[in-house]
This record gives sequence, structure tokens and C-alpha cells, in this order.
Amino acid sequence: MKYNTINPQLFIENRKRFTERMETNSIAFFNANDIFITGADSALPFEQHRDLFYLSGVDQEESVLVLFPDAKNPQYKEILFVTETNEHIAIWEGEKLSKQQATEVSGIATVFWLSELENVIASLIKEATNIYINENNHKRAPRYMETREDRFIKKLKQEYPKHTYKSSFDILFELRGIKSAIEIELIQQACNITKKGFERVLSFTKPNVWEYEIEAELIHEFIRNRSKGFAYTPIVASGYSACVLHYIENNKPCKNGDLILMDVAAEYANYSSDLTRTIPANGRFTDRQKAVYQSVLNVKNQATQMIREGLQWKEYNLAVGELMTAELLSLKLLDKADIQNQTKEKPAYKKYFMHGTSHHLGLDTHDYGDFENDMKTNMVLTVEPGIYIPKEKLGIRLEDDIVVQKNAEPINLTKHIPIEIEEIENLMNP
Ligand SMILES: [Mn+2]
Repeated sequence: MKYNTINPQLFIENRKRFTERMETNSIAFFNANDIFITGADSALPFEQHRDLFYLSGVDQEESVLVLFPDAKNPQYKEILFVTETNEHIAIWEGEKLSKQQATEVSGIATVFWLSELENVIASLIKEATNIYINENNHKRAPRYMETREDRFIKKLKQEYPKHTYKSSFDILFELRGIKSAIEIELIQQACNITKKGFERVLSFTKPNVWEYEIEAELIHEFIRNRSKGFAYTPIVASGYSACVLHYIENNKPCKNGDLILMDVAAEYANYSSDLTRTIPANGRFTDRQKAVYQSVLNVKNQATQMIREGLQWKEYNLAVGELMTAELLSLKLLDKADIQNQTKEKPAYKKYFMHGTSHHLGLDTHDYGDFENDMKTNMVLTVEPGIYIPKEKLGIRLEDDIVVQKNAEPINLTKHIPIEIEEIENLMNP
């Protein structure tokens, strides 16, 4: 791991919050992600299952966490299973976590080798009435892949069909939506790394640089600051490509006069930052670009100011739509007829701003968290309005990361990352 040690208090408290919500006499299991094979003997870099990480801090494959708060033997209230290092592993991959190290990372006293998992489960599960399993019930989760967790659940249900099965996902979806101080600090560190990358790009960019050259500058800066890399697939989109919302090819030259939309951010310790900035390839915005840019910035600033505990998501999304409509009218992209003809289902502004304004941010870039009811203190949200005008080969999005507060302005974790027109121009023309 490239990141500095995380205070295990984070994981201790996360487990406490989780187990408080479990029904009496229940046992819960959490599995690591698989290692994904690309073909032959190559694999993708390992990414820990975010729920296992959230509850244990263990960033190693083949790990299993067991939570059984009502276990008769208090040593079995929390158990971690990790792979034992053998000579082969030691030589080819390096030492895995020792039991002592696993305890230090997680704050869990009882650590077993993975080889003991079945025996321990067999003896513990007899004591339990309910079994919490961690099926991925995320609305947008892809359904075509059987995970290590899925295989574990299948086996469990075959061997223990008489237990009552409960969902951990529902609890975690709510818990992970509200961040602790340690988590906010980790997201802040990710934002700070992103800032360094963006500033490097400001001094690097000039007409005819290629989008992938910008991507290369960013990854260089991210890794040298202890990030393992991009928090999500980076978008470096110049000219027309900025109007393709999920453009990730990054394979075109940035032409004189083009704007470059960069939706790029670093991860740190598995926590995402999420940033979008849009800059002129030649260091100067045209008047038209300035006007559209300022409109997006206005919407972003006003939307951010609305955010606070108690704000209903529906109310927020409607209000942002109205802010955007006003800007599009003043830019003459919409006229009165467009407004008269719009419907609730199809507001006129969607022609130029077709995506959502905000999502939760944390261990996943589109993190768990309620977005149907009201906003709560210490939810971390993005605010990312955009205006896309394919006819003009012009797309602008601006995105910041915001912490919801109670009766106070939200905290902007990206407020130190240049965004004002003049600021950007000055930094690009020193
Ligand atoms: Mn985003």
C-alpha cells in the first residue's frame, strides 16, 4: 500500500455502528474481492471490496471478516481471516499480513488463517439464528459477474438452509453515506493530491498537446503523492469530445481555441476525490466560452450554497434545474417558447444539461448513501453542473466535493483548486 497507516479507530467505530443495527443473535460475513485475471497469468491490480475495507481496513485479497456480537465466547465477536504466507508467496509476492499486523490495521484481536475458516464457521453458526450476507443490491450494480461473495453465499445457503438470511447491504448503504471525521480527512487528502495534478496540467497545457499527454502528467503527480492512481477512469476531452459525457479515449490533440474538459481525480487510501475543471487549450477563454463558463460556475456556486442538513433531494434537484434554466435563457440557448413547451418529465434545460447534479462520494466514486429523502450532516457530495453545446463543439462542466453541514454553509474540500476564469488564465500565462 502506498498510503500512510490509517487510524484503526475508523474501522472499530464502523463495526460498532454496523453491529448495533444487526438483529439479536446474528452473524455477518464479508468477503474480499476476487483478483481478476486478464488472460494467461496476468491479473488486474487488486481492489479491495469497499465494505470489507470499511469494516476492517484490511487491503488484502482472500480476507474474510466475521461479526457475531452475541457470540458466547467474547473472542469470537469479531474475527478476521487472512491468508497465511508460505515460502512460495514470500518469494514471489512478498509477505502477506501477519496476525499481529492484521490486528494493528483493523483493531480486531482475533485473527485466524484462512485455512481455518470452514471449521470456525461450522462451530459458530450453530449458535446463530440469523445470517447477514453481503449481496450487492446496488441499483446500478452490473449483474453479469459472480463475485467471491456470491460464491460464498451460495455455499453457505446450501450448507445452512435453515437459518434466516438478512441483508448487510441495506445497513451499509445508509451507514457509508455519512462520513466520519477520519474519512473526511482521507477524502481531503485525495482532493489535495488532485489539486497538485491539476496545477501541473495548468502549466503543461498548450495548443496541440494530446489528451493522453495530459493524462500522463496527472498520473505522474498522483502516484508520487502516494495515490495508487485515478479514482475513476479519467476523462480528458477537448473540443467536441467534451459533449460526449463518458468520453474516456483521451486520444486527440487539443487544438488552439478548444476547451478541454477534465473529469479527473486521485484516489487516496481507497477514498475517491472527484473533480471536473474545464480549461482553454491556449490559456485564454474566448468571450463566448467565458459566458458559458460563468453560467456553469454560477449554477455550481448557487447549488452549493443551498446544500445543508434537512434539504430534500427532490427540492434540491428542482431548484438546480431552475437555476440552470435561468442561465440558459440568459445565454439565449433557450427561449420563452422552449419554457412554455416544457413538461415536468422533460424540462427544457435537459437539452444542454442532461445528467444529475450531485452524487455521494467516498470509498466508491458514486458512493453509497440516500439520495431520495433529506441531506444529512457529513454526507460528502459532488456538485457538478454542466452545459454541453455539440453544435459549438463546446462542453463545460465544473465539479467540486462538498461536505453537508447543519445550519451552516457546506465545507468545500476542493475550494483550493483553481476555478475562477481569471485564476485559470493567470496560472496558464505566468
Ligand atoms: Mn462526479
